[in-house]
Amino acid sequence: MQPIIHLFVLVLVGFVVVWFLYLGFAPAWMSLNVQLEKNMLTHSRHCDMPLYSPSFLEGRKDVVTVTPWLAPVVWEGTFDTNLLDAIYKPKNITVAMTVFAVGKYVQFLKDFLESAESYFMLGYRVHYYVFTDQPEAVPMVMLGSDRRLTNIKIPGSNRWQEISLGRMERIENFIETQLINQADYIFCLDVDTKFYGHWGVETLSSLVAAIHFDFFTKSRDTFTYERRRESQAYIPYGEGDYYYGGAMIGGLVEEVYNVTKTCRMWLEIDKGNSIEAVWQEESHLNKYFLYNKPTKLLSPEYLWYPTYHNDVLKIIRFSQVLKDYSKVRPN
Ligand code: UD2
Repeated sequence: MQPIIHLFVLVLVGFVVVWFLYLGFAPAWMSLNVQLEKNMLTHSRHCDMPLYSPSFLEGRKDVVTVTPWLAPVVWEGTFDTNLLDAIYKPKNITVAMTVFAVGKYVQFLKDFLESAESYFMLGYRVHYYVFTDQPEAVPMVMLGSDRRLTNIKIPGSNRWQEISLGRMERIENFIETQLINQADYIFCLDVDTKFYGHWGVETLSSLVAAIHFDFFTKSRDTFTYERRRESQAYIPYGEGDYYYGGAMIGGLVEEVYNVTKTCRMWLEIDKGNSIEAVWQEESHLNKYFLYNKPTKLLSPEYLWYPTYHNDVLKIIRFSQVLKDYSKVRPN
């Protein structure tokens, strides 16, 4: 009889212990899980995260979407605007944009600014800085809330090359003396351009370059890099990644500062040696980006040319406008 009583007592004690554990701890686990789930649900609702599962197998297969150094290349179909906004909106960022309109190039400002108001960084704090020799000719454009425009007066020039390459020094000084603590990101754009589609936070990264529309289907030995050894912009045949357009530099303010400072120094050395790179600051930018790889590349959707066509482009977001060089340039 006694072993049976022992066994019965053992089972009873075991049952009591299990019951105690269930009453004492299980509700705690359960409520923790419920709480976590609640948090996740609230978080996902709050952030408006997508309900679908991103795929490793679906996606663009007609274009390269990542560089050999693992920087993304931004194309339509490679990003989710809602998801990106959910990440960037809470960061409360300020985006600066510089644009130069000197001499007859002021005529491009109206379309440029109006189209930027329709497509550029909508929903974010944007501050345009217009560098011009004619502040009085800067058009009054209705700006959205949280968007500002400041004119910065600079002298004109009788050489278009000086105006274009001079942007490096002016942006460098501007960042150093004013912008460094006033904005998080900056984009420096050409003015003879227009926005045609969404340009949002998918373009943000430390250092951002745009692939030039003329060269994205070509091999590097056809690129118009500076090929003269005497220039600081020199890139030998057999070297180079891509050809980037001078019409767009972007990124964190401090990164763009480094770009402009370095290019300004190289331009000064070239000037001292009486050489001007074949495509002015664009040549130096290409040299810079070869040794300081951009962390994000914008596809030609973000820098296009009006008369061009290519089926891989599902959308054109930003394009040069056609211009008669002999009518707008001072030389
Ligand atoms: C290319 C580049 C440009 C620059 C230039 C250097 C592209 C699409 N464009 O364009 O960024 O690197 O080569 O040779 O990559 N500007 C004035 N007034 C003038 C002349 C120029 O304000 O009289 C400013 C203006 O902001 C203009 C920019 O400088 O957008 C570049 O000049 P451009 O557009 O005439 O240069 P372009 O077409 O040769």
